Amino acid sequence: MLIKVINPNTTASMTEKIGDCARNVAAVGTTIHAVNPSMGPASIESHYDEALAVPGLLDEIAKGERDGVDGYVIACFGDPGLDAARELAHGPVVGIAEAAMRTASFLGRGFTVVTTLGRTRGRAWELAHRYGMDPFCRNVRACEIPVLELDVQGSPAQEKVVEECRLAVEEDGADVLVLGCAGMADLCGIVADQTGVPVVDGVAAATKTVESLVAMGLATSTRSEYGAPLPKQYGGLLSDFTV
Ligand code: 5HY
Repeated sequence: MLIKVINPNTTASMTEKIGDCARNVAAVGTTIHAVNPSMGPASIESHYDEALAVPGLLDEIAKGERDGVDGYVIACFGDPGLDAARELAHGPVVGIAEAAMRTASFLGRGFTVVTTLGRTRGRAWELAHRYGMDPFCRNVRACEIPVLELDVQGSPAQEKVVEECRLAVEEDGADVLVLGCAGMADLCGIVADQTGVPVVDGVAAATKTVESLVAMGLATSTRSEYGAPLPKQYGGLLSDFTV
């Protein structure tokens, strides 16, 4: 089975970390191909970033379809371009926010999402609502750290994440913690040690979800809205996206 894990920002060091986390949980016989587009934002921390990350993401899906990829992970907590990607891919496409929230709902009465910048909280709440996770989502907290600071050696980012997670258990009564950024994928262990509750990383959750869907022979329904995009011309910079 070949699973393509797409980091929709252009930061290769983050893609490497994401790939390692996906491989850590992948079953024997599952090959993980972790990539990021060459075009788009270095990190995704706003609606503008998210919108401009989607063409690069869809280009990687199109390449994956030519390479016979069985399923896809969108490794950004905003699940950018998820619906469009499902129209393009023959196999299942899972975003890390959806996978993490659904996985957390198996593990306790309520979870808190801990994300990077406060301005991304609205998007996380929107996704919790869209996925029917409102009854489980206790809170969405922000550490006020830029995404790329998670990679900076010696930065206080890790302590800030652990501290916000500790407060989530204490103040929100969260039974489970959801790490709200693909760049936090390697912090699961330390956060679980420091808080004593289950910690869900979306990269791992989405990888196992795609793997199980493919193993069950399941893929996105093409009956209606997720049917293939209708053939038409795309102009200007997007002329290569003509289907
Ligand atoms: C992510 N941004 O997972 C999101 C996190 C966020 O570049 N990868 C990013 O803050 O929304």
